Amino acid sequence: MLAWALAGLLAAVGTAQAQGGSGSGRTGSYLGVFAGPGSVDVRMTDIDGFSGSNSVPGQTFEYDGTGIAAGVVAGRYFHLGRMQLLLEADGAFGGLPAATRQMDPVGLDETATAELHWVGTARMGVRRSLGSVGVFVAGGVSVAGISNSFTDLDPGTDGRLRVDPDDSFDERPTRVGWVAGAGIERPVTGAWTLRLDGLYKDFGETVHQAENRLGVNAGVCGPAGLPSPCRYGFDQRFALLRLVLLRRPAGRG
Ligand SMILES: [Ca+2]
Ligand SMILES: [Ca+2]
Repeated sequence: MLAWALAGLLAAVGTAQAQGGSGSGRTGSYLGVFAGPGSVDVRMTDIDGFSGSNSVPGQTFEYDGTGIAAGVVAGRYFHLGRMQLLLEADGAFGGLPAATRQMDPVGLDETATAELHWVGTARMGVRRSLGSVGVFVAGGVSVAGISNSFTDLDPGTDGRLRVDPDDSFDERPTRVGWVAGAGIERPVTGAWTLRLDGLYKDFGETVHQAENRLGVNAGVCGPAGLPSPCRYGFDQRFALLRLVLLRRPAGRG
C-alpha cells in the first residue's frame, strides 16, 4: 500500500523529463522516503532438545515471514579523487516482517516467533554514473530491535492450556549486524530522484534461555534428564527491496 502511495506521489511530482543535471557525478545531500517488501528468515537451533516430538538436541527449525516496510533515508554524495561515493543512513519503523513456527505440530503447544520492530543502517557506497542513471553498491552496519519468543503451553489443573513460564521466554534485544546492498537511481525532475535498491542484513546468532521463573516445571533438557532452563539460538536475516524517492534540499547542489 505504501509503495502505491509512493508511486502516486511520484506521479504527482510530474512527468517532466528534466534531463539536465544528471551529469557525470553528483555531490550534495539528500533526504528521502522508501517503501517496499521485506522478508525475515530465521533459523532456530533447539540447543538442548526441548521442542518437537522427538527432542533431539541441536535440531534446527527454519521459518520466515514477509511484510511491507517503510521508512526514511538521509545521505550525501561526494567525491574522493575521481571516485563518487555516498554516505547514507536510514530507518524503518513500520510494517516490518514477523515469522512464527509451530515447533510441535502434534501437540501444538510450542511456538517460536520472531518480529522486527525497527531497523536502521549506516552505509558507505561507491557510485557510478551511466548516462542519465547512477548505480551503486554500499555496505555498513545495521542495528535492529528484534523480539524473539518461545512459548510452551501446559495443561493446568482444570485441563486448560496455559503458558508455562518455566519453559517460555519473550525477549527484545537490540542487535547489531552488517548490511550490504546495491541500487540504481535516476533523476525524475531537477530536485527529485527515484531509486530502486535492495538491502540484505544479517544479525548473526544470539542465544536465549527459557526463564525457569518458578523453578519447578522447567523442561527436561539434555541427556542428564534434569529439569533445567532450555536454550535456543536464533540466527536472523532480513532482506528488503525498496522504492526510494529522494530530494535534494532547496539551494543545495
Ligand atoms: Ca508443553
Ligand atoms: Ca512445560
